Amino acid sequence: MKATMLIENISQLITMKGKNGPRQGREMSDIGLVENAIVAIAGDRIAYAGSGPLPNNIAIDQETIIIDARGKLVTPGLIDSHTHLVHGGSRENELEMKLKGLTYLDILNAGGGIHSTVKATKDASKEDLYKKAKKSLDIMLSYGVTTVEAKSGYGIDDFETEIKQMEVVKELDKNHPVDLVSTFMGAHAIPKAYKDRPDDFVDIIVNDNLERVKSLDLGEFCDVFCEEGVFTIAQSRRILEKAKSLGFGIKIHADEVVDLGGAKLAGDLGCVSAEHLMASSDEGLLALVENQVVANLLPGTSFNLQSKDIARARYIIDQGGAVALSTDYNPGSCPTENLQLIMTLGALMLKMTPKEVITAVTINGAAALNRQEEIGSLETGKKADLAIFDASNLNYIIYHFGINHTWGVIKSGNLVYKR
Ligand code: IZC
Ligand code: ZN
Repeated sequence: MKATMLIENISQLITMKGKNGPRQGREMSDIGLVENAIVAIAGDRIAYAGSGPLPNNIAIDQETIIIDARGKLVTPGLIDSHTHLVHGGSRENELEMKLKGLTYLDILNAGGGIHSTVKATKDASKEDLYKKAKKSLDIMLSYGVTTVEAKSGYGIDDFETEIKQMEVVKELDKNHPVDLVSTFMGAHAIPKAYKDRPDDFVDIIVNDNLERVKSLDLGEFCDVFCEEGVFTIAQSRRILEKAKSLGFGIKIHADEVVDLGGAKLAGDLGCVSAEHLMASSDEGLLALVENQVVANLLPGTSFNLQSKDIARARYIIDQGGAVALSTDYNPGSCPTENLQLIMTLGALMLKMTPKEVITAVTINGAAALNRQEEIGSLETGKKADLAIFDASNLNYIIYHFGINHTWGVIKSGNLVYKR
C-alpha cells in the first residue's frame, strides 16, 4: 500500500484505539496515547497510526506528502455532536436582559429567544442562511472540528423553513470539507399559534412532518426540546416513539433547566444521546448509564446562562456512563463555535480529566452520532480525519484556554486547514 501522506515525529499522538462504541466510565481514560509517533494515510483512510517505524506493507515515494509534527499534538478530528448551526440573525439584545436577571425561559415565554430566531430564519433567504452557516463552519474547522451535527428547529410550524434549514445542512455537507449530520428538531418551541393547544402541533409533527422529513431524506436524527413550558414528557415521548418507528435515531434536550424526567425518558426510549442534563436526578442519570445512552453535555451553555445547575459529568462517569461534550452553538444559549473552549469548561466546570475530555469530543461524539465505526479514533481503515495542535501535549490545550491551538486539520486525507 502506498501512503499519500505521512505525519512523522509526532510528540503526542492520541489514537483513541479501542472499542468502536461509546466509551463508558473508566474506559474514558483509555486514550491510546503514543509518543514519538507516526500516522500514515492512504487516500481518505488511516493506513497506520502508532509508534515507528512504518510497517513493511506501507511504502512512501516522492509523491507522499510529509508533515513534520515535531513538538505537536495529533488527535482524531474533533466532533461537535450538538449544534444549532443554521439560523438567521443573532440575539445580543438578550445580553442586557440577562444581566438584569431575566432567565432564558423568561425571555422565551415572553415571545423572544427562540421565537426571535424563528422570525429571523424565516425572513432569511436560503443563500443567506448558507453563507452564515458556512462562516461558522469555517470557524469550527479552524478549531480542529471535522464533523458537526446540525439541528433544524427555527421553522417550527412553518415547515418550509424547517426544510430550508435542512437543505442548507445537506448542501454544506456536500460542499464543505466538514461532514454534517442532520437532525430534525421541529419540536423546538411551541409555536405562538399553538400556545393554547400544543397537542395539535404535536399531532402535526407525529402525523405529517416526520414522514415528510424521512421521505425527503433530510434528517437522520430527531430531537425534542423537553422542558417546562416547552414540550412535556408525554408529548416528547409521542414524537420520539414515532420518529424511532420511522427509522430516525433519537435525541432529547432533557432537564436543561427543570428536571421533568427527560433523562429517564431517554433511557426508556433508547435514545442515542441525551443533551444538557443540568438538572437531572440520580434516577435519570442512572437510566442513561443502564441503557448506554451517551450523555451529551454542553458546559458552554451553563456558563453563558450562568445556570446554578451544572451537568454532573463526574457522577455519570463514576457510575459507568459515557459522556460527550459539544458546543451547542446557537444564537441564544451558547453563541460560540469554539469547541476547544468547551474542552476547558468540561475540565474546569464539570471536573472531567483531560483524558475524559478528549474522549468526549472524539469517539464519544462519534457514538452520539452513530458514526463510531467510521470516525472518532485513529485506527487502520477508519477515516483520515485528524487535528494537529501547536502544543506538545493534551493537557496544554485544555490549560491554555480561550485561544485556538490548531496548527492544521486533515479531513478525509487532505490538509484542508493550515494556520
Ligand atoms: O435558540 O435558544 N436551548 N434551544 C434549546 C436552544 C437552546 C437554542 C436557542
Ligand atoms: Zn441545543
